[in-house]
Amino acid sequence: MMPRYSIFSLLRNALSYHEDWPEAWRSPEPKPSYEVVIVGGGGHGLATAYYLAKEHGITDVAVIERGWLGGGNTGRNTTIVRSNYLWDESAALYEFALKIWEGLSQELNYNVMFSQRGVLNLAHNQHDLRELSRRINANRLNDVDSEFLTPAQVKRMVPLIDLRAGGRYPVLGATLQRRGGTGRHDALAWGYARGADARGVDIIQECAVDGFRIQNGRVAGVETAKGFIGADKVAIAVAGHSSVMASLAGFRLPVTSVPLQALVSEPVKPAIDTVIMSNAVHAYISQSDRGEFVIGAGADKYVGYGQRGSLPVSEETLTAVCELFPCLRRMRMMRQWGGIVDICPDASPIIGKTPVDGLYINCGWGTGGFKSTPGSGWVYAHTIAKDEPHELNAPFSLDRFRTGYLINEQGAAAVAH
Ligand code: FAD
Ligand code: PYC
Repeated sequence: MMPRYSIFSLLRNALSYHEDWPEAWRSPEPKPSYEVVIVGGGGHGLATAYYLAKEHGITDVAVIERGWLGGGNTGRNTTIVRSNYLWDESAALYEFALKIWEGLSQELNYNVMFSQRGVLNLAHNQHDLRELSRRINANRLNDVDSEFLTPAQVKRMVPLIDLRAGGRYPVLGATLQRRGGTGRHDALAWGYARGADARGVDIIQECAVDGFRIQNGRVAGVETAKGFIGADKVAIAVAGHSSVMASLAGFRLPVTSVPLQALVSEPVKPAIDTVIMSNAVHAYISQSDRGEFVIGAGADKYVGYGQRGSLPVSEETLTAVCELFPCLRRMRMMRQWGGIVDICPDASPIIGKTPVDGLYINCGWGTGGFKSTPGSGWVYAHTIAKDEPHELNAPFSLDRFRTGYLINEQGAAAVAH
């Protein structure tokens, strides 16, 4: 991206104590009604607003967020971006999103810090090896880059790893998606927010939606902390709280909401320059630009809405990380947190229409919806604007739980749940 500011401007701003900095987006009071109201100011809601305005010229849009932008899972995730999913439908959707990521900083004129440092998925037993080779073949058939690494090649790429992994999890190989990597999570939300606001979208924070007004089977607007807001169309994008929203609108979703947690260590000098994931041991690790190791765990076993996650899960994860990386044993963990993820029985998302006319749902991304944010926003905007799905999200309708055309991505979801 071409720098917009000179070194003098940077220095002046660095010393100005943020005075006179222009707001990145406005904070308007809500209008009485809009063409489209989006519930949820995470990455998916904001990207949807951006593409509604940019691709479809629909700018009479409000994004209603009960807290602050990106304060949900968007700002709580471990920032991994990849597209190595098993089935054709998923590969097409996640690869579409990855391609948008590749030009997103330029598109938004906002540095989303997309770093294609590669993503490794480790194999620890014969079953893993067979599963990963199946995934490589499936990915290649879908033009998704994917290759196999021998243990020696893994060691060359990740010198700190102990291939014996304490004897419990010997590393027998890995898949590598070189175009995968990490992106800066809150920058993604902020970039889309700024772009949507510049096109006329109203972003309203600290305003919870606590009901829907439905007349003759069609949505008429939302009840909020700031009163009723009318809308021709309402689009839900609230991640872990999707089933709460659905029950307010009078229908049920096949999702389970559980906490998923992550931790970061104290910062150290650069030591791991890729992303390492292991399904079998429920752990994954990368290093942030600040030097912290970003470590993620499997999902909690019980339904819950506390944004913490339970201690046994983090203990199990850290044990596994120390077996794979014995040199990290004495690192201190600085922070731990959780987010609530809503998981469908087939570990694939739902993006489409609901039983209520004019009401749309985007949910069920579970443990893996950060990477898909640009693609999800793009196809969700299409679905809302045209009142019918784009071919990329047509297979991900709510209806698939009636027809039985499930898209089982339990293996590719990368996190055990
Ligand atoms: P959110 O960012 O949660 O946004 C939903 C918003 O809706 C929230 O801001 C919330 O406050 C708001 N809201 C809720 N109820 C209401 C209401 N009643 N009224 C108004 N607003 C409301 N995915 C990956 O691809 N890669 C990863 O590495 C990865 N790691 C993860 C690690 C953890 C610990 C967690 C928790 C998730 C991880 N994910 C990952 C999943 C990913 O974070 C999510 O799928 C994605 O961020 C969901 O985005 P969203 O915009 O749908 O949801
Ligand atoms: O989907 O790649 C992923 C992921 C990594 C950690 C959590 N989700």
